[in-house]
Amino acid sequence: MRAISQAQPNIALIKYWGKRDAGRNLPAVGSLSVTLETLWTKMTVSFPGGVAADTLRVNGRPDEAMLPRVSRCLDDLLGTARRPAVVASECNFPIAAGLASSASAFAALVVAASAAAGETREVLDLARAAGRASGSAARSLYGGIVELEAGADDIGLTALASPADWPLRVVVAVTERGPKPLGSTEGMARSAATSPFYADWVGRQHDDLAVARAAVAARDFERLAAVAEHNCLKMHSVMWTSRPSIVYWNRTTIACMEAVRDLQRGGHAVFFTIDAGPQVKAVCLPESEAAVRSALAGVAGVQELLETGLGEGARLLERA
Ligand code: 2P0
Repeated sequence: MRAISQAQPNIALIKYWGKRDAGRNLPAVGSLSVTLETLWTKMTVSFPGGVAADTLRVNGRPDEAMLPRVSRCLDDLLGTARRPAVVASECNFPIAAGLASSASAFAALVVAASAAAGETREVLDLARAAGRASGSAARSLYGGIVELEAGADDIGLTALASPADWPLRVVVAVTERGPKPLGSTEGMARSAATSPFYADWVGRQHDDLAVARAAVAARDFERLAAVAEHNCLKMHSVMWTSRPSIVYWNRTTIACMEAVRDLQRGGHAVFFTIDAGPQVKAVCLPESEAAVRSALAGVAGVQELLETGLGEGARLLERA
């Protein structure tokens, strides 16, 4: 059987940075994210038989570097007695550049693989399997605004609002196209071991999540903006104060943050957030989108703008 799925990346407004259990890839903190709409990964999985080992193609090319992680995820989901898989992924946005391509990839992978294996699984079960492969991927199983709870035994997930409930817009300023210098897994381990602010970061996450959750429930954009920017800057402070320092920003990243601050002073409903990469994501209300687009397009060094609303969780497109 062959199955094709689609998943979109998500952008955290309250960030995941740090692991409680590296072996099971359990996060040290909860997080809250928006699932995007027009950026996607489409994943085709089959278990044809007569194949010696797993194969992976990404955008038409063999990808040996990513293959071991994909194989481990399939083993975890289906058991090591499974047949070798033929996996092909198509992605319409830059990979490994802080745009959460691993989130959409692993979310799509677990959906397609379980369907191709003839299984029907609960979405939480799939989300947990995706999360063991890449922590942020668990959130892409759900649409709209999503909260991930760190949980005592395992993660929990709640969809807080659907895309229709609160139609936020996201304008992504791509400031650099190459892959990031340091992967998140390694970065998190370094921060936990060396940043003097790490324990505080973990200890205060509960409060930021509570504020963000309440802001979403009240559709209070200003409150969400304030806590999201604060949480983002706190995470980057932990990164910057790790040893050696982890700096994902470039000068264009900072210029984009300043452009967002100017927009805020001009009365626009917008805030920035930045992940493990140099891209700036400006989250805004629809009425401010045109102003955000034009301000970020005018920042020297911005290579491309991607614009999207909020979208649905990972889903099966086809099974044959
Ligand atoms: C997030 N990031 O919440 C944060 C913000 C990066 C900065 O989730 O080690 O690639 O595979 O579990 O999922 C990136 O983390 O890390 C991430 P692993 P993942 O979106």
